[in-house]
Amino acid sequence: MTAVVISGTGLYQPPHTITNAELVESFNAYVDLYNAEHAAEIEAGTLTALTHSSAEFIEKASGIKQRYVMDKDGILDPKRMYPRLQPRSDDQLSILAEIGVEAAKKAMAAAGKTGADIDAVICSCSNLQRAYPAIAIEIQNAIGARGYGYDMNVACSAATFGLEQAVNAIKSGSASCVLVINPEITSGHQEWKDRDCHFIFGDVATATIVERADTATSAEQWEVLGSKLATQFSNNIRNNFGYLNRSEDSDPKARDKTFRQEGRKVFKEVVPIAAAHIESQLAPLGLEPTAVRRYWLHQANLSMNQLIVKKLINAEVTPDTAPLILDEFANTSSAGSIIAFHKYRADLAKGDVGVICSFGAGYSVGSVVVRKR
Ligand code: CO8
Repeated sequence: MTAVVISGTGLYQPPHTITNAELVESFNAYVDLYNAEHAAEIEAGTLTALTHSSAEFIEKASGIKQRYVMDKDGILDPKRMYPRLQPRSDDQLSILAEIGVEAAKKAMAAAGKTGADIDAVICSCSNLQRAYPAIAIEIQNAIGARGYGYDMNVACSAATFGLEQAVNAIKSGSASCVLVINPEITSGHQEWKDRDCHFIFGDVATATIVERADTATSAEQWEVLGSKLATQFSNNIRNNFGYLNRSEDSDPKARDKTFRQEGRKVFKEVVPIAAAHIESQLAPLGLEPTAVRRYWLHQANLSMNQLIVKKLINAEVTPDTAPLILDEFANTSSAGSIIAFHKYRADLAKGDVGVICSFGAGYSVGSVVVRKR
């Protein structure tokens, strides 16, 4: 069987940061405006007043300290509360493709590849900018890649699901060098007006080069020992935005057309699913969870990650075992585990094994076991 390696990764970081303090200041200004505007209904008891958010709560409940975003002013404007992005003409590169290309260039440089070496492009993320043509094909064209490209969406698990498609394409012979891109402009579908979730997400793009081991030339390579995907239906994370909204005559700005979740239920239900999933993947590979040198996990919640790894290794979890990036990036959906892998792997030694694992809406969970060559 063809050995497959990850030979390079790349990260695109948006230009603006929003700290928890800045976010809460604008959210609280929005709340005050809303409550003043609806004072009569609130007084009459027909409407519930909105409550202030708190930076202390956000950091304590999630571990998030700040997030990167493509546009700051629109999000922080209490009369708007979502990013302000300039429309582009059909012959300009779309914004999602643009940040994907930036991450891709870095991954290609790390892997020592040019566009001509790539024969498949998979754009795998939570929110695709348009229905068609595929963003992946736009990126394929922009970097001069050959072969084919397609888009896919498995929410927060999109990166690991995309990696498995890349590995399978190489093993089956339909491609030899695949670019997997995870451009996440989550700020477009985050509900910045909802106190329960306004702090969760950030924007970013990641890219990974997956190729045949016998073509890889980069100094650092990670052999893919296996991957495992699973899904289990749940409505606890949901967004009803879609192409039938117009035919339903529904309000495109209605609350159900942006991200919503039952955060506490997700936390409780996904922790055991993710831990059992990783364990069940490691066993057939003859690996104990304690033999894994590093867990690069999806970045949704600090305590969630600590609980998952604690269940696996039955010991206190340090950043060395499961590095954290959500303090700086927040939840970047599919990109989170790849950012962790990108930033925290250089210190590992030849032969060390690590697990890239994501989990989220669907529910979905995907894990990829890699070994440094
Ligand atoms: N400020 C102050 N207080 C608050 C705030 C706030 N902002 N929000 C809630 N509170 C209060 C609540 O009112 C509640 O008060 P009380 O106890 O008096 O009722 C108290 O704080 C506790 O509230 P919660 O129970 O909601 O708080 P939790 O401790 O559960 O923390 C979290 C909330 C952080 C959201 C937590 O539940 C969590 O992280 N859960 C896991 C979430 C998760 O993993 N989600 C995955 C989703 S991502 C995904 O799958 C990809 C989707 C696609 C991306 C789309 C991009 C937009």
